[in-house]
Amino acid sequence: PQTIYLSDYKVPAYLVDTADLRFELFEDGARVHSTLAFRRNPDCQENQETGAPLQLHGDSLKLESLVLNGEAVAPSNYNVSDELLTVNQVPQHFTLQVVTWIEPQNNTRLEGLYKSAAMFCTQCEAEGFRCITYFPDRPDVMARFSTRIEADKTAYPVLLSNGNPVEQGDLSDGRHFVTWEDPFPKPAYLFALVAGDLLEKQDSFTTMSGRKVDLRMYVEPRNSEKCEYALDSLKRAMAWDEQTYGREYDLDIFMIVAVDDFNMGAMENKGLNIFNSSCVLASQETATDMAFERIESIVAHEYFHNWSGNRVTCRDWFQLSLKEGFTVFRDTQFSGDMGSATVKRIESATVLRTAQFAEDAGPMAHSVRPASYMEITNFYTLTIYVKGAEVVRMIHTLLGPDLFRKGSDLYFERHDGQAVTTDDFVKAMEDASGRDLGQFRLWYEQAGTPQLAISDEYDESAGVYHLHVKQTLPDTPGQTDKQPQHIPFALGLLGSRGEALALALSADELASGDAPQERVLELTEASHSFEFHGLSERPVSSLLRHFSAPVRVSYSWTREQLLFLMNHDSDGFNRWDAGQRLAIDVIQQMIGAPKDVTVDARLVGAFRHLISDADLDQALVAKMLVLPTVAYLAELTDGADVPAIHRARRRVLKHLAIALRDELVACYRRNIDSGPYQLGPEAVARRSLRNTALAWLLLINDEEGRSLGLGQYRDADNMTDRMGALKAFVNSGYDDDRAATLNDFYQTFQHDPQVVEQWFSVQAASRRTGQLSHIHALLEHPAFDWKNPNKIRAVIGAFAGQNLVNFHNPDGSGYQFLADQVCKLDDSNPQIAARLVSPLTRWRKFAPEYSQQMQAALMQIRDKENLSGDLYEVVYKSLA
Ligand code: HT7
Ligand code: ZN
Repeated sequence: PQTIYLSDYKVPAYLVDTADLRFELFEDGARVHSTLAFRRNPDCQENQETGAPLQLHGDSLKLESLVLNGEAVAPSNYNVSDELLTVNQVPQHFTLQVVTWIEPQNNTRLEGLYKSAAMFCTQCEAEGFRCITYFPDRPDVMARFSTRIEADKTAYPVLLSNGNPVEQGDLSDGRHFVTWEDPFPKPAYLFALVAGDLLEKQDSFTTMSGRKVDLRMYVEPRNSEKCEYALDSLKRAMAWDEQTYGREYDLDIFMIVAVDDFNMGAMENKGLNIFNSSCVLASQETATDMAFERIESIVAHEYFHNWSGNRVTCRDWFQLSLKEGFTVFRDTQFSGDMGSATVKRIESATVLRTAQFAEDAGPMAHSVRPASYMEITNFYTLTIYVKGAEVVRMIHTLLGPDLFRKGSDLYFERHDGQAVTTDDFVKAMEDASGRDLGQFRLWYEQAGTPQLAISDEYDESAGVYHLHVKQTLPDTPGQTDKQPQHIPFALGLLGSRGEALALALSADELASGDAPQERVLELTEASHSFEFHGLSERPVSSLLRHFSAPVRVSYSWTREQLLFLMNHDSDGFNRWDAGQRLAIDVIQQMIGAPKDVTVDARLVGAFRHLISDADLDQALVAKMLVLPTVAYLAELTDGADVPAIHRARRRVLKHLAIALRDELVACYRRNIDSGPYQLGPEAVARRSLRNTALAWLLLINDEEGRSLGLGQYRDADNMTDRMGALKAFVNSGYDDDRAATLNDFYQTFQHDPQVVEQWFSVQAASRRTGQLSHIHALLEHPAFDWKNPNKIRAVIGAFAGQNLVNFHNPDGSGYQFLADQVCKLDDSNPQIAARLVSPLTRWRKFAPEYSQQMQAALMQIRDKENLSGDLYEVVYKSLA
């Protein structure tokens, strides 16, 4: 495969004004008639002067006919290769008619037009449209689309595409058609088509200017009762985007479709969002609280793309974070506003620190705006999405909410209908605010996670506290000697009674009495020293409050300081963070420690306080009780020995559970819900606390815990309770209960694919049921389906990504297993294969006995016959 460079970007030679498509859908294939109105691009100097050949992308297409301005194109005037259709001589303006034949029923890659169960659907981002017909498939070519779909009326009564339906009618042979017109010019990646026997759920939303928008959700009839939450979330998102960004929806119809076979979570096609069923369908009985939360945020995310992505799109795929980073920022703001902003911040930071920092430190590290790629789908990464969102968040922090809003207004107004760059986004923020973001742009260009080494001293005689911050940015593949970045660093200082102290940067500021109790320091140099005046005792620093930048912080906290911050910091995020750092310190001390080393009693005391004090913010407590994961602990360790980390963590967890056994039972009982199921933050926190207490009790095989768990499983009226109990039994030593609950769960929910996915993953992710022999049995289970990405993720993804102790079996069997499955999948769905291989790519991070075997597994994949371009890029870069 070829490497594509940002520096090679050229404007398109030809533009498409209109794309009129006609799809004839059959069981043995589909015929696509495309009529495209082309003209030379006035901005393409080269083409103005010489008249360049017309080059259209195409992938796996059978060309049936090619007509230019009404005349068949002579074979000598065009050429078809695997990837391109080239027409040599074309006029300034012309109409090209192309007919292609494709086979959606055999499309296992799930790119372009494919069949999911009995329905047709599409996935065109990033480069799927070229699997449908020949087209300049790049985001800076935007056309007005009309789409006529023809299909059997009984099998496919519902025919959908982007925009508004303008015509429909019956055809001969029991067939019918619907024509859709999308008035907004769009790139081909936003094209969508759906055909199926689907149930329609209707709702509506009145926009701020008083327009009524029809909201429609299309699902298979068996999912009729699982639509309400997504539709409600959509309405909340529409109202929030009006209030927060002044953005109103622009078409008369907004449609959501759920499909079972989908490579990612969802897709923001104009007016016709397509969702992976697992990210949109929910009922109290089948979805956990976490799933509800995920649905709300993904529905909002796809909706927000209507402005940040569709109305203003990307010039090229190097700019992917322009839409993804900004839209993730918007959806996290939204989720924070709908629930607890602190809890949302903890969740975002956890993903970032566990997985994005790992990506930044690995062989595929790339900047938020990459400089090159081979296969763009490999770049739908946490760096583009969540680090990209952090970059936007830092702009928000630096500008403040009002100037940020001025900047986003300017951005949408200035670039409406255009395909632009991340630089255009930053420029709009600069122009609206008057701030210079020149150095800040390095966040888009330099890969890697900045590290802040912090030290301090207190000058008692002067009453001055000195804080020193040194910034470094590690080398990443292809990037060395990086420059310091512009980092907003939020800081608070606490006095010995836990009170917030004023942060006076000078004697004058101290005298003014105006010094704030929190400051955002702006780091721009490799090293800074700050002085804080008027302090009568040595303060305790609350560093990087709210996780104000995506950086690593090192500072030699004492355990006493961490305990103090856990109890007193007014910043909820840093209270949680202090607890995490304390737990990490204690667990790390236990790695390989002799039996007589005991767990620090202060950690037990801190957790006792959290579990017992019902006056604390229970949603925050529920988060604080979750010990750092093995994945995060491994991420923090060079030469990691995962089984040893796992044993140390488990030892601490069991110690806590034994020491706090009575408090756990009391916490469980205090949080039993008596009333009907509710989804508010308080009820969610209660369920979470109860399930944590239950999991800990069953980890130590507590008999009272067992009976509470059996009762909870039996009486559950919702999936959070049921799954909480199931998980606790799966991870307990109660073998019979584990088998019985797993069996009952499957019998109860076997007809619901989304629940069966959860049943697969709870087993694959567990230390006890996720042994390789059982994983093989799951792959043989009748409900497993090699063509369904969700099932693959639920078993193979959960094993390699969550069941770290079994994946890193010292005998290397976990690695070998993953290599075998990845090779197998590469032939049917290379996108999924390339994503699944990721746990092996970090091989250099682990102790030699592990890393050598991981490297060997990667080499085995490298040597596979017909390795896809997707997998090639990941494997070769990882081994380089
Ligand atoms: N913008 C969407 C990206 C997407 C995608 C990319 C590659 C392959 C398959 C895909 N399905 C969806 C998702 C989003 O909103 O971020
Ligand atoms: Zn997105």
